[in-house]
Amino acid sequence: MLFKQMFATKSLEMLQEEMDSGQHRLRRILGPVALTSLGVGAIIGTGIFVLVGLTAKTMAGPSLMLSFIISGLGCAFAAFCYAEFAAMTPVAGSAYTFAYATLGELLAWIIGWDLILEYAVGSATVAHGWSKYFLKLLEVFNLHIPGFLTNDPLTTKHIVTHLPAMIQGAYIGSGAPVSSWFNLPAFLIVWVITIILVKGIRESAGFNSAMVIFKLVIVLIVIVAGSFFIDSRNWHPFMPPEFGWPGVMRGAAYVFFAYIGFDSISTHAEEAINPKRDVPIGIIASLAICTVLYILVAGVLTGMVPYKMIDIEAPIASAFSAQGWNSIVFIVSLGAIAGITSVLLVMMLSQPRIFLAMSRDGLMPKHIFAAVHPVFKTPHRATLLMGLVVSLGASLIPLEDLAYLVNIGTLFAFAIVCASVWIMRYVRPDYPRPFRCPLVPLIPFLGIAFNLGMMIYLGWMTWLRLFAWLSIGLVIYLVYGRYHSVLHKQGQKQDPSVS
Ligand code: ALA
Repeated sequence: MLFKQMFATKSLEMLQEEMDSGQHRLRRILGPVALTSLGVGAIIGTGIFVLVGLTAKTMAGPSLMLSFIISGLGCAFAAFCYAEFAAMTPVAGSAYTFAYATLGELLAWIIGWDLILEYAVGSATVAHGWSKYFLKLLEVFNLHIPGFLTNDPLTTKHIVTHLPAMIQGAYIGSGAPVSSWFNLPAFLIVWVITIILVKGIRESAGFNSAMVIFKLVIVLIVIVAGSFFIDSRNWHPFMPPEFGWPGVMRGAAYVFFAYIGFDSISTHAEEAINPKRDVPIGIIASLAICTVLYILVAGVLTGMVPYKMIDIEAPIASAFSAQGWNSIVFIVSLGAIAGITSVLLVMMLSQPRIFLAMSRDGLMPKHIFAAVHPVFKTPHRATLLMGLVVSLGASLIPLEDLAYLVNIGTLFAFAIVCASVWIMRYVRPDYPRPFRCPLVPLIPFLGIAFNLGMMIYLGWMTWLRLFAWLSIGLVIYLVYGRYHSVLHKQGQKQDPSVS
């Protein structure tokens, strides 16, 4: 019977019914512009401001632009699939909910558990990246935090023992702190955001919009101002022979982090005023805007600085320091801080909503994860718990390790969403689809191929960690979720012979 339960699916009608029944519901206040802004807010951050440095320097050189195109394509295919699903099932929970409707309870749980990598570990990565620009900004004012409070404790040992030789080389002479105990700025920013989120989404959405506009302006300044400093000789060789195509692919798998976030719009479907129309618009528009900006920034960065000399801590700001243009360094650092803050805000806003969906289904304890604050109407307990975990991860774990783990988890979730859309076209061909993914099954197939393809380039260590994480999830399902599952209990009521 366990087998039957593991593959039990939640019907789309059931999801709709839950939507209409109103218990533990969130308020519907987001329109298409607010949703696109949430998307852009979640996308442009640590990936483009920080991770591009390591990618260009150690994986792809100027062909970083190609890495962005490949990664962007993988996301675009997944985005169409997300859009179809989000319009069909406008309930909080994103890929988790989609999987519950198509692949069954166990896989849904595994995906929900996997999404913790995307959102909670993702938030830790973003906060860690934030600290790099915070330190850069302090540097502009000649202020310095004691070195032992500026980075995680593992980075030094790690450089020596863990990272591939090429990446170790990138750190030498990069000015990265050599030994540290704790990343204090990353820890503090997580708590500031946690408190804002406990207070409520209305305030957060306004705060988010202001920061999104600011960061778009900064990215445009980087592109326009940087283009005056491009030396086209830096683009030759375009694909450095020491990296080749494998480097481009490794780069795509690593900068993939920069695109994460468009899918978080689907976790807000429940708060959208007209989810069936506006959620697809938000997903596709925000991804399209960011892809164009990323390719341009990659071109400008690798055109301004020979790829071997790109800084890996705060690469965009440092490209301007190298030109001696300090006022721009100040503006870019400030913009990066604001931009990355807005990413953190959206990611940390999304995680508790996934928990909420999972706990409503009985797969997680309701009294913690489904509790909505009586006055603020936010999932306050889940938010606080997440704040604690994210702040510790951000301050104690190396940035690359966090980023690799987030990427593999998210790529996996994207591949599953693509597969679910495809399956659903056969299982429920009749169900109304306000937005239809074009060219099914080609687009879902390409989504699966691109996203699994990028996973291959993340290395066996990352795969091992993914398996370890998913195995822990499986154990939790077997000892908790399967006994508390609401779907299972309903099934038992209808058929008491089911155990
Ligand atoms: N795409 C987001 C970032 O780059 C997660 O920070």
